[in-house]
Amino acid sequence: MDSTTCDFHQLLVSKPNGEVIMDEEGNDPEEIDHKDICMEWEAILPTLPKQKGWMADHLVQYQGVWLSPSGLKGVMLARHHFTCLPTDIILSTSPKAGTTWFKALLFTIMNRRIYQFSSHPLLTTNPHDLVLFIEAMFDQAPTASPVKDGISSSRLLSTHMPYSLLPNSVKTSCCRIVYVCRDPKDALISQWQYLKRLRPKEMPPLPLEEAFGLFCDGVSHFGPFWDHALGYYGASQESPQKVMVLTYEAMMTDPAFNIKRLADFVGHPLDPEEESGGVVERMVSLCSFENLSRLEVNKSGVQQFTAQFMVPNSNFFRKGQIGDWRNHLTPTMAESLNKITKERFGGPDLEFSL
Ligand code: PAP
Repeated sequence: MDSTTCDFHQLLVSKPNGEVIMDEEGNDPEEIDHKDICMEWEAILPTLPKQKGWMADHLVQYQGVWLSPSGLKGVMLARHHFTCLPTDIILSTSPKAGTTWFKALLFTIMNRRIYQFSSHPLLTTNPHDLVLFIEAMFDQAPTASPVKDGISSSRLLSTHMPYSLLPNSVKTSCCRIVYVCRDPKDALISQWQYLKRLRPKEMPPLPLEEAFGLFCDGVSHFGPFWDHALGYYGASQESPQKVMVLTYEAMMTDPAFNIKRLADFVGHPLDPEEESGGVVERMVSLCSFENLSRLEVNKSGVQQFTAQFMVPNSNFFRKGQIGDWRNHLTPTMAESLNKITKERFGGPDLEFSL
């Protein structure tokens, strides 16, 4: 490992001086903390408001946020164990807003001087294996968290956690956060289709009308959808150098322009030779839906996010378009969702397109 690389495992779990401290009985206190958090999670679960879930489990409301029970465990563990570094780049998304795509884009932008396009890791590795979700890192125990060799000098990590639930160190460090949002109508349809495919075979699919009602009531994974976006939008207004808000639609409409914005924001600006040499176009094409979805790894591999939650890679590539909601929502449903969005987002300078 050279000086531009960092060991994720080391950075995530070691004490500041690298020393592993044991208690009198030879236990690692991190392990004890882990058990405490798991016990706290088990104790708190039955006390939380519950609503029907989109898949097998119900959703619970924790500090105003709807989560699956296992999702809550991941969030509680991440809030306890995760220590943010000032150089970290964190991709934050509401579910189905383009996480997979933006993981690929940011990874490519940040590591473009290390890899050639012809032998790029994205050709053989799913973006979720290159950029980990913070809330899925600590499922087993901190010492069992997946070891990934960091490749760029900054760590690139990802989360679905709303701003309000981010670990304190993320809020207080001078890391940078890229927040991606998507038209809620497409996010709703994408999530509904995704969870329909993941449900246990014995469960009937959730009717769209029910999913629509739950979504409008804010009852969706990491929802309410609008609070999620507004939390990051507020943070970006307060600290534009720390939080950047982008939309799926903006990236789709003008990828070259938005890739350059992203590159500037994460501290890897493009130089004139790269611009004239077609590097942006090659990044757009490498990360495109057409390219990633045809790769063998994305057709056949799986993501084991936690002990209980496994997702075939192909489930992250469905249509990759703006406006698929038109094939599913009635005009009345679309109008209701637009109305909520307009009421909640209000101001004309918000970047979300309808
Ligand atoms: P996650 O939040 O569960 O990680 P996420 O990647 O945000 O999922 O959502 C998947 C959506 O992004 C899918 O949208 P759809 O259901 O409307 O089709 C998926 O098709 C789309 N997607 C995945 N990769 C790309 C890509 N490279 N370009 C554009 N869209 C993509």
